[in-house]
Amino acid sequence: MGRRKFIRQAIAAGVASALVLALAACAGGSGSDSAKTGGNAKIVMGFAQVGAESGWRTANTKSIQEAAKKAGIELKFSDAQQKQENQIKAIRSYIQQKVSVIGFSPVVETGWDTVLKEAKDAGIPVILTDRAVDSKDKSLYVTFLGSDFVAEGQKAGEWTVKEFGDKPTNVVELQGTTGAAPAIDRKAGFEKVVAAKPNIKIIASQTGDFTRAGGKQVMEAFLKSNPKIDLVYAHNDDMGLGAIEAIEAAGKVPGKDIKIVTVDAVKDGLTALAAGKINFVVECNPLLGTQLMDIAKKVLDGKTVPKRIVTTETTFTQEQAKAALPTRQY
Ligand code: GZL
Repeated sequence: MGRRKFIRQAIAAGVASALVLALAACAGGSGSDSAKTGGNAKIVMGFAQVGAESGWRTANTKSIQEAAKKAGIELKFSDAQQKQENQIKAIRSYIQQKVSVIGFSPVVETGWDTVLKEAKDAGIPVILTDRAVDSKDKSLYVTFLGSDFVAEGQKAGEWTVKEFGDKPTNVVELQGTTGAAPAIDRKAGFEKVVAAKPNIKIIASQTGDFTRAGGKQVMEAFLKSNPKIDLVYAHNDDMGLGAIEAIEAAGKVPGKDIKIVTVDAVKDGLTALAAGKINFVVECNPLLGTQLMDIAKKVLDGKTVPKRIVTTETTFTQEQAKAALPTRQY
């Protein structure tokens, strides 16, 4: 073969193989398959948030948004305004958009199997954060990252038993959102501990929906219908802060005439604790963003993660609140 002809054929062969490589790369880039590569492809996370009902939720949202940015993960974010149908709609839209991974905090425990099966059938992994679902089929989600709410209720109960001892004690309970895992479990944990003390009675219990306004409204009703209230057990700081407003409006001193124990330990809650208007706060850590992004990367890299990841958290007395406030992140 002549030299000129050989060079022409060699160039043609080189161009052809470059073309084949380029086409192969494009073919691998569509839909969630490309995003699944833990390698260079951009990870896209769809996150369906509960709402913006409390200081805790605001801190939780901020943590997720900041962590996504830091991790180089594209975040599609929705606020369901505490409505399950809005969360289901958001998850369906993430499935249609072929995101790489879905994260969400289920507003209530029940009613998720259908939409989670749709995500599974679409090959999109789901990571639960903050709250749990009651699905029997554990393959519908990769892991649940969040607090142990029963333990939180038990910590509030243990403080109550220590604080009131054998004194006749009337407790009113401001429950979180009806059907939500934290509301169900914080109630169960508290009751489990105080059941051992017949002198400590829960004389009224109603949902304030985790909001300040809800806590105030329910506490106003409790004050009208219960002449002797010794303790408010509020499932979150925001409802406890609402109860303080109602107690003061009734001419009583919160933290003294009526003691208060709450859960969350957001800045406003610790500020009220430091001022003596709340007596004890059990922490529920909202800063789940960094762990969530790490889990997403691991899952998309094909690594296994534990089915349940419990967040670490503590409790606060008045002195501990005063010490923590200057550097409190949320
Ligand atoms: C608990 C979280 C709860 C907080 C509330 O993990 O789901 O929801 O305790 C928030 O403040 O509204």
